[in-house]
Amino acid sequence: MQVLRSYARPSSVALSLWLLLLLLLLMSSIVEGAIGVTTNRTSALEEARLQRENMVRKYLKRLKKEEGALKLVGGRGDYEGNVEIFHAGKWGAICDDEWDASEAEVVCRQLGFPGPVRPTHTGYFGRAKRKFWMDNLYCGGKEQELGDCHFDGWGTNDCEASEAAGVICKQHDEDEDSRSTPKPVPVEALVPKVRLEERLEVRLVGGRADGEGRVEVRVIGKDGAGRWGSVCGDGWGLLEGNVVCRELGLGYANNAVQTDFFSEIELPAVLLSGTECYGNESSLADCLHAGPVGMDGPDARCSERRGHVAAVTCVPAMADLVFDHVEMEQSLHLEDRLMYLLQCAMEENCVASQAYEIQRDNPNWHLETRRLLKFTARVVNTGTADFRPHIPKHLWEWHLCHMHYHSMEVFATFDVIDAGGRRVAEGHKASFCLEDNQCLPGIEPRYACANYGDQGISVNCSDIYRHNIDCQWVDISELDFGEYQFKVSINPEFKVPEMSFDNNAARCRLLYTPTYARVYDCVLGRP
Ligand SMILES: *[C@@H]1O[C@H](CO)[C@@H](O)[C@H](O)[C@H]1NC(C)=O
Ligand SMILES: *[C@@H]1O[C@H](CO)[C@@H](O)[C@H](O)[C@H]1NC(C)=O
Ligand SMILES: *[C@@H]1O[C@H](CO)[C@@H](O)[C@H](O)[C@H]1NC(C)=O
Ligand SMILES: [Ca+2]
Repeated sequence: MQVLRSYARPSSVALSLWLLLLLLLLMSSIVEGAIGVTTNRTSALEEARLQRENMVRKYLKRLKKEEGALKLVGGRGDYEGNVEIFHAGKWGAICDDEWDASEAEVVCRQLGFPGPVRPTHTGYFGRAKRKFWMDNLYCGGKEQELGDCHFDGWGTNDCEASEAAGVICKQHDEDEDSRSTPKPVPVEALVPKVRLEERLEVRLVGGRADGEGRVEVRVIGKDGAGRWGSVCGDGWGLLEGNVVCRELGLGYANNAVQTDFFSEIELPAVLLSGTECYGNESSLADCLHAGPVGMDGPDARCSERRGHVAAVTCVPAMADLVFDHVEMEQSLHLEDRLMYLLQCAMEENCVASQAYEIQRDNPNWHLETRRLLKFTARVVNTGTADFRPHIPKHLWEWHLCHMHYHSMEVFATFDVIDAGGRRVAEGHKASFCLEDNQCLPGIEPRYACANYGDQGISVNCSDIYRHNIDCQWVDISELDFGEYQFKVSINPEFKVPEMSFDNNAARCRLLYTPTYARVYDCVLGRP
């Protein structure tokens, strides 16, 4: 991952604008000379000077305003939408990998809003309409502009249009506004999510094999069976897919997509929208939906992506990762490390954002130290199938510093959270290499990272990132001594299917004193 400092680079567009400006200035002085002969020379000179001044001001303003400027698109107002950034004369989208509260904070502040309500993922405000300018953004939260954050470099990404990152920002004086000029609220926002009164029959249609296809539902009972209808694709994911697969006795969702791939020419009307499952429901009807089954206004509550309905692929066997918190509790300790020794780690965003400021501002930065909270992270696959990264091998990224391939965008996150629920330090957000480091007796390890080997975790094997591996830490140099919550999440964005996500996070108590650090009282839960 190459980290670019965007603020240090004049863009080529800025350069060509300057050339144009010079040309215009040259032309204006020629014209000025011609006028001077025939008319009031003093006023003409004065006018030309003013003109030139305006022109320069205008171009300066445009240059300053446009490079790195942001806008929100697809929302209901200027305070929400998918984020687009202006770079090199073009607007571009932002990918939602590693997109979270600190990035939303920077975006909302840059746009002049008091702060974020929340970040949004997976094209919440529609698919990205432009190519991606930024991916794997990593902001500390205090940056003036989004362009000051770390990211993979302009245009470097491995994202699909469905991965647009967005934000919902707090509006100015929200209460005051709504009292004086009530804004029309869209129907969609007025519909609270409900559980259905009716029982539903569910089936998969149009798949190439059993266990896959478009999801169709119809109401059971009520003068015989109603007609079959589609499920709106908005918000459809693995949690919802798992419920459908379980309900049909087909195992687990290997893939849950919003697609028109399984469509016939004429799609049946959308009967369900806003579907949101926790994952443990025994029937799709038990999940939340945006209102009752819609027989009348079929597509009313579904976004404009016509034909993109919910679909799923079910498989009988599935991986299940579990984080070993005991191993973490036993191995956790503090270490102070020279920044000179952290240069590789800095390239992979494994230190706090303050470290980059020190590197920029302090000529002797390599003699400074960082305080690292180190621990072993062991992840076991207790499922019935191997866990495989979701990015195809040819798209894996070679990380020169650490000499291995990264196969998964975000595999694990480590957060230190204070009593107020704020995240005050975070660990490595980027990917790892996945392999079988330790297996139960009788199981042969099969996945290995070396030599572009296949990556994954076999059933009953563990992938272990020992505490002495680079980046296996949280940089807590700026943290005050005290008590915190320490949260570890694996596969945090549910990008790779699993049997259950309810054992993917450990929430522990963290005690940080001048002499030691300790985690204890861990509880397993959902990321
Ligand atoms: C020429 O321009 C100057 C400055 O704008 C003004 O004071 C003066 O009256 C003008 N003279 C004529 C003849 O227009
Ligand atoms: C699913 O899990 C949630 C959270 O643990 C719980 O509140 C809910 O009752 C569960 N629902 C079912 C149907 O088990
Ligand atoms: C994994 O281990 C469990 C418990 O020890 C065992 O029941 C299961 O058969 C094992 N699975 C495989 C594929 O070896
Ligand atoms: Ca799991």
